[in-house]
Amino acid sequence: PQLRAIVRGMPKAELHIHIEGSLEPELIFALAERNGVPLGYESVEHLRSAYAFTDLQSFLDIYYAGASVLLKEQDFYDMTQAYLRRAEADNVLHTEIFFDPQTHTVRGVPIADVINGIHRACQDSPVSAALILCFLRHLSEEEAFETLEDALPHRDKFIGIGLDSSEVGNPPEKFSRVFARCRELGLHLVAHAGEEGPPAYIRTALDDLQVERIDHGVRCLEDAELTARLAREQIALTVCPLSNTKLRVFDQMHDHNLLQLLDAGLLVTVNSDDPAYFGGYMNDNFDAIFDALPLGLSHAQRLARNGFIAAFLPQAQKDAFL
Ligand code: ES4
Ligand code: ZN
Repeated sequence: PQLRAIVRGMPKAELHIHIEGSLEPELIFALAERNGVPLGYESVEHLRSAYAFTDLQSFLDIYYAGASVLLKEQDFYDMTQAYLRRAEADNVLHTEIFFDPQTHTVRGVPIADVINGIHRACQDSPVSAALILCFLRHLSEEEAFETLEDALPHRDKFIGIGLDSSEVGNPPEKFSRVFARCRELGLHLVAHAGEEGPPAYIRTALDDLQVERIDHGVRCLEDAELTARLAREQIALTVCPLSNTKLRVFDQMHDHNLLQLLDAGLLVTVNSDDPAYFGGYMNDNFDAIFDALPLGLSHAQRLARNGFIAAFLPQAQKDAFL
């Protein structure tokens, strides 16, 4: 109980949040009405009751349906502003936000409207915020190259590249060439790996894509040699506890391996992933692990500090936050 209050007051950095996953049912309904987009759900309650997931794909189907109400630059602004206000309330001082341009460009939304809406909301917020453009891994590498080309006029508005969507069957090495190009462009690189996919995907994300952080990565513990390497190189894992239980990576929070990851010497961070879908924002994720696992104050301090250590910020800025 006292620990909850301390966690709330700690300065935090969020490194794994999909902005489309922050779209609350109420805002989905408001935007559907504003844009005349048919939703297929009668009410906010009906939509929310569809949030019963069995795995990653069952979530992604609903997540892409929710994102279909985003059409105008102002929609992207409103969504991002709502997330940043919520982050601020949780004492998140810095956030690195994923966005999925391909989810919107397939519906005819210009990539400029996607990027400018999200970016303008970041500039208007007191929270330090940076953007990471994600390629959808269920699409082809050629489509990723086209998206990169489309985004390059906006190169100054994002700091990195990520890889998300359906993991199993779409290994990191499918995107080796486009990630090499992004690296030449000076972009930071991350990838989802080892969420549902095997430890081998974490290895190829590091070796073939040369990513600097692994998103999720919780399945690394199945491979002792890989775990030792992640610890030695202090590669950050952006772990998302509520996401992992909602998508049944772990059946219950009690079964989550976060403490084992910490005990293995890994640079673990706590993040919300898709907070509107998984039952909570940053502090809710901290509360959930502290309720279920034998963690103490020193763990809380270490987890919060790790977020800043793993952030794509100049050292002087990290020091200013810590
Ligand atoms: C995602 Cl939890 C998760 N995994 C992979 N891709 C995603 N996109 C949005 N949330
Ligand atoms: Zn994610």
